[in-house]
Amino acid sequence: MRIGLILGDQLSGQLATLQALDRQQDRIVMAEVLEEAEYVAHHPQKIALLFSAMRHFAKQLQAEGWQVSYQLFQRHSPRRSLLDVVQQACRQWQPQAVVVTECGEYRLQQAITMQWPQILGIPVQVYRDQRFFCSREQFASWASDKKQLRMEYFYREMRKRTGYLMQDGKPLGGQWNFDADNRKRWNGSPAFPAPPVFERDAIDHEVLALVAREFASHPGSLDNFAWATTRAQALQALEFFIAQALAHFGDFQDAMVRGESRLFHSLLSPYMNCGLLLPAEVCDAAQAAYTAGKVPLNAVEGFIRQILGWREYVRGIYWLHMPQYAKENQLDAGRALPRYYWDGNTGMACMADCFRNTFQHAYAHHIQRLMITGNFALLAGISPAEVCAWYLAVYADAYDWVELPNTLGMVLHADGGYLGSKPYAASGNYIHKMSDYCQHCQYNVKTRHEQDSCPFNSLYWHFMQQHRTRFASNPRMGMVFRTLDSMDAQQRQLTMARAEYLLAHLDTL
Ligand code: FAD
Ligand code: DLZ
Ligand code: SF4
Repeated sequence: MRIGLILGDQLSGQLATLQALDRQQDRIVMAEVLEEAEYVAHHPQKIALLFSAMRHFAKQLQAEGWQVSYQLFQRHSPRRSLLDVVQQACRQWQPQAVVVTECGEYRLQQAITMQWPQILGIPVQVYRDQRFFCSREQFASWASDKKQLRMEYFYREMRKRTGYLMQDGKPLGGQWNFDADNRKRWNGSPAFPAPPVFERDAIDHEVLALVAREFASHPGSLDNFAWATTRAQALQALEFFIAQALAHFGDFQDAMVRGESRLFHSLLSPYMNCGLLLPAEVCDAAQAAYTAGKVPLNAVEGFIRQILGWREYVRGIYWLHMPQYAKENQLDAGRALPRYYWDGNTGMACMADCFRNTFQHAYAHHIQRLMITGNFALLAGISPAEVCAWYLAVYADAYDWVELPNTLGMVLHADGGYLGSKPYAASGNYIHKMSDYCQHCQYNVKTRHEQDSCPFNSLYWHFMQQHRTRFASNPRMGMVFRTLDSMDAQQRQLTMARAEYLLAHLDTL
């Protein structure tokens, strides 16, 4: 017999491990362990979502006739790691092999393939994770003959390969990408739809009590826990998004509204990342809504691009370049993460709203992560390791394979422009254009070097000046440096002085 280890982010009935094993003979092992729960201080909602979804999934497998051995969380259990649990299972059942599906994070995958076979004394068979559209090998092959990688070209390949939104080998609507249509500010309508409220069962209640007790010191609150914890509920969340929000997803993809946590975003990433939903079924549902005439092309294309394009692209880059990728810091950023990233208290209204969403819901939509908290960390030169540890801790959907390239590459440009050609740096002007934050802020978005000037403004120009040599040759940034050069010398000097002051007092903002 063999034992199959199923991880907390592999909760799918389609998992390769389940295809490979025989439910009559083999055994499944699942475990809530201290090492996984605390390798970063995960938001309590992320732990609750995973523990509850794991328990529901194990129950489902048992109902389908699998023999499942499940370790409930116990802080002082002698089995603190997944390896401890598997070792114990091997002593008990003397299997011929351990079966796993390749895992999402390098640290664990490395241990499983390089150390476990020797420690366990039996083979560890690793199966490809078929939940993704593009295997690691396919991505490596696509990247192998390219000097520079760009998501847009990868995405076109994926469209052709999968056939999403294609007709006779051409993209529907005659364009690959409708991003130019997707930059509307939200001015009060259409109304945001009310999301489904999931009924909680005994498993949810038990897990929520456990997490409240055991992980009280982790950042974030459990009070607003609203995540689906079963596949049926995740399917309900998908149905809700497709029927009620997708139609506006494109138009307001980049919008931000104070006090609004989700706008027209899907909030499906935690489910795709832990296995409750398959990316293919999510894209299928979006495409079907378009075919049925229920949603416009710019919305469905924008949505499918995030999953078929960005999600697969960042995963490909992660596996191509780990472990070196995690150490990149090409802009030599070394400042400490300001305290408000952990306590949420800042006078910057935009940042405060992102922290509110983050701590209350273990969620922030993409543009909040990219253009507010990420942009600020970029402009302020915060150490990539500290920023990455933060993003990995605070979101329900956070796993190293997707968080790291987004943070280190897309946001911090610490890979020198490998993932994206130009840093997503922006001054307060962009935030003002895309949100209502500035009207609620103690800082003035219109000025640069007064005592109450928006910090993003001087930090933006300081960042550009500091990295001029690196960016000046980038044709997409010519305009920025022309504007900097046309600035009155005294204005420029005052702006830089204001930025220097802010950088020396970051914790006080
Ligand atoms: P929607 O806006 O509804 O988008 C639909 C889906 O597209 C998402 O569910 C997600 O699966 C996918 N997607 C969108 N953008 C990206 C992207 N850039 N990379 C990968 N997938 C994408 N996403 C994670 O899943 N886990 C993370 O840990 C994570 N960390 C991030 C850190 C930073 C600094 C940034 C800028 C982005 C990060 N993202 C991460 C990507 C993106 O912000 C989230 O996927 C998205 O906000 C999830 O919310 P949603 O499901 O409502 O997304
Ligand atoms: C994130 C997480 C947490 C909080 N807890 C567990 C756990 O107790 N048991 C488990 O199998 N998985 C957990 N996970 C998900 C793992 O961290 C994830 O499977 C690895 O990081 C590989 O992607
Ligand atoms: Fe953010 Fe600046 Fe606007 Fe305040 S003024 S909300 S700090 S962009």
